[in-house]
Amino acid sequence: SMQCSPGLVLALSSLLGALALLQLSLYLRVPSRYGKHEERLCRARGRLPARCAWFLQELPSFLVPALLLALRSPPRLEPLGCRLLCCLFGWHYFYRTFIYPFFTRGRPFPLQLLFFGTLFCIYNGFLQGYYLIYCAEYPNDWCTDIRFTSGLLLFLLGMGINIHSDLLLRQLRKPGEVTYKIPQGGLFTYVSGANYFGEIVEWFGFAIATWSLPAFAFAFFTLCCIGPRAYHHHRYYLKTFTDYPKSRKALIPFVF
Ligand code: NDX
Repeated sequence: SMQCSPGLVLALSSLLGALALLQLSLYLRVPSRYGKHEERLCRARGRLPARCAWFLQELPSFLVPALLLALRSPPRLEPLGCRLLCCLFGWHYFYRTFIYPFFTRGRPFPLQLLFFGTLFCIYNGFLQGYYLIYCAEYPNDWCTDIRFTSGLLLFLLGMGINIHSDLLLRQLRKPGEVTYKIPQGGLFTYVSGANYFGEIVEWFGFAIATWSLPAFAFAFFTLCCIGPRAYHHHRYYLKTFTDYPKSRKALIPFVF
C-alpha cells in the first residue's frame, strides 16, 4: 500500500503555488481564452461541446481521490475530521462533474485548454486526495476546532454562492442561445464575478478547515486563476453594455 511522503506533498504543493504565480502573470493582462474571451480570429482551433468538455475536464478531480480512497488498505475510517474533509472536496467535484456540465449552456470549449485543464485536475485531485487520505493527521476533536468549524462554514457559504450564481448565469440563456446579457440578482447585484467569488471563498474555507499546505496552495491557485478572469469579465461588461450598473465591482463586494 502507498505511504505518505511529506517531501512529495511539499514538492507538489510548491509547484502548485508556482503554477498559480505563472497564471497570475499570464492572465493579469490578457484573459484565458475561453467563453466570452475566446478570440474570434482562431476559429480553426478544435473545440468540444461545453457539456463534454466540462465533464471530461473535471472528472479526474472526482475520480483520482476516489481511486486513492479505494486503494488504501486498510481503509481509513478515523478520525472523523479526515473523513468529513474528504467528503467536502468530493461533494464539490461531484457537483462540478456530474451536475454542472449537464445543465451548462456555455459555448464550445477549446481543446487545447481542455487538455491543460484535465492535466490540472489530475494533478490537483492527486495532491488533495493523497494528502487527505495518506498524510493528514488530526486530533480526535478536530471537528470542534475553531479552524474546522469556521472553515466548514466558509466552504458551505462559498459553495452556496457558487452554485446559485452558476444557476443565475445559466438562466440568462434559452437552450441553444450563445449571447451575453447582464447578470442580475443574487451576489451579481454587487460583483460581476459572483460565481468566482463563491468558488474562492469555498476553497479558502476548505484550506482553513484542513489547515494544510496543499489546500492553501489550491486556494491560492484558484484566486490567481479566476480572480483575473473576474476582472476581465468586469471590463468586458463595462465595454459592452453602456447601461451596466456603475456601482458593481469586479470580484469582492464593495471593495474591488
Ligand atoms: N476549470 C478550474 N494554466 C478550468 C478550466 C480552464 O474548474 O493553461 C481551473 C476549473 C483551465 C483551468 C481550470 C486551469 C488552468 C488552465 C485553464 C485554461 C488555461 C489555464 C488550464 C481547470 C492554463 C497554466 C498556464 C497554469 C497551465 O458561452 P460561455 O462559456 O461564456 O457561457 C458561460 C455563461 N455566461 C453567460 N451567459 C450569458 N450571459 C453572460 N453574461 C454570461 N457570462 C457567463 O455562464 C458559461 O456557460 C457559464 C459560466 O461562465 P464563466 O465565464 O462565468 O465561468 P467559467 O470560467 O466557465 O467557470 C465555470 C465554473 C465557475 O463556477 C468557476 O468558479 C469554476 O467553474 N472554476 C473555473 C475555473 C477553475 C476553477 C473553478 C478553480 O480554479 N477552482
